[in-house]
Amino acid sequence: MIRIAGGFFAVRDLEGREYLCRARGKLKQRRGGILVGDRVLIQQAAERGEKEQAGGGAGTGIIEELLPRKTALMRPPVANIDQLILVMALREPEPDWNLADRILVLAGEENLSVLCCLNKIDLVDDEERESISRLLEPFPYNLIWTSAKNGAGIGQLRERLHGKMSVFAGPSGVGKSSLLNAVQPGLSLKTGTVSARIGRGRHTTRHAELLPLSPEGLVVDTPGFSRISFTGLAPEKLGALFPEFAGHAGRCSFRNCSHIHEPGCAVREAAEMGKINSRRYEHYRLFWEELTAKER
Ligand SMILES: Nc1nc2c(ncn2[C@@H]2O[C@H](COP(=O)(O)OP(=O)(O)O)[C@@H](O)[C@H]2O)c(=O)[nH]1
Ligand SMILES: [Mg+2]
Ligand SMILES: [Zn+2]
Repeated sequence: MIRIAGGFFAVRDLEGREYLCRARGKLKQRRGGILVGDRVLIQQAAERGEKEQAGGGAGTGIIEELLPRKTALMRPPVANIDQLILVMALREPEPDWNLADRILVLAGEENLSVLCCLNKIDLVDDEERESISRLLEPFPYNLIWTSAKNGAGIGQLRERLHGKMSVFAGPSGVGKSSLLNAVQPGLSLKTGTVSARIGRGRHTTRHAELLPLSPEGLVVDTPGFSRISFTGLAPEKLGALFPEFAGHAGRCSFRNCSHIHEPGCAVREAAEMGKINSRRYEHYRLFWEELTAKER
């Protein structure tokens, strides 16, 4: 399923033909319903003896079955992806590291590999870029610096998308659609303007859509979002979703250390010594408080 449009599910077959489909009611009960990226079995309308309404060359049909999912992400809602590309702009809008770390936690929950893409580097000078780089160190994910405007890092991004099924995530206005257009000019995705007053992008990408990349690959462009709250995540699972904790947690005095208040916590110590990024650790604390408050 490649896109939800006007109450229909758009499905593309292996030959690239599209079908606008309704779905059997029971299928909508699975977690998240039917997601972009879901593999489905459809019954073509023509085969069912119904009149084919070939609107825009697309056939019609009914989704009869959802095939098992490899992964399922709820924010943004997408199934079967291998890789999440987290996009933040260095300016316009200012980076939201709290939101970034939330997205990274959700990606970790689904075991997705992550590429972090810092875009709009054309808007900052070398000095500012250096200070942002220092602020992020040590950064436990793959990181590239890009500009959809002047082409910096686009080749690297293209390489990383090759042969994989990826999703672009991040706030609106950071340049997700622009980056995809730069990677593959034929896509001609609509891009927005950033409002000078609110510093946020307008939601030009309204629906998530699965797009084919040449020579090989699939990517989902998504509308941006500005807030994420966690649902159904147990606080004791959170530490494992900060991959940089793993090398230290074994030395905590308590075996089930929450890394918040226990004495002899090696993770907290590492954060104090700068071996773990202190801003990431602070977000860990914040998220942990949020999750435990929810449990109570
Ligand atoms: N200066 C600069 N502007 C960019 C860059 N990438 C995107 N933009 C602009 O940022 C705005 C939002 O881009 P868009 O791709 O729609 O963001 P999206 O909401 O994340 O898909 C548009 O006006 C783009 O022209 C970049 O690398 N540098
Ligand atoms: Mg967009
Ligand atoms: Zn600890």
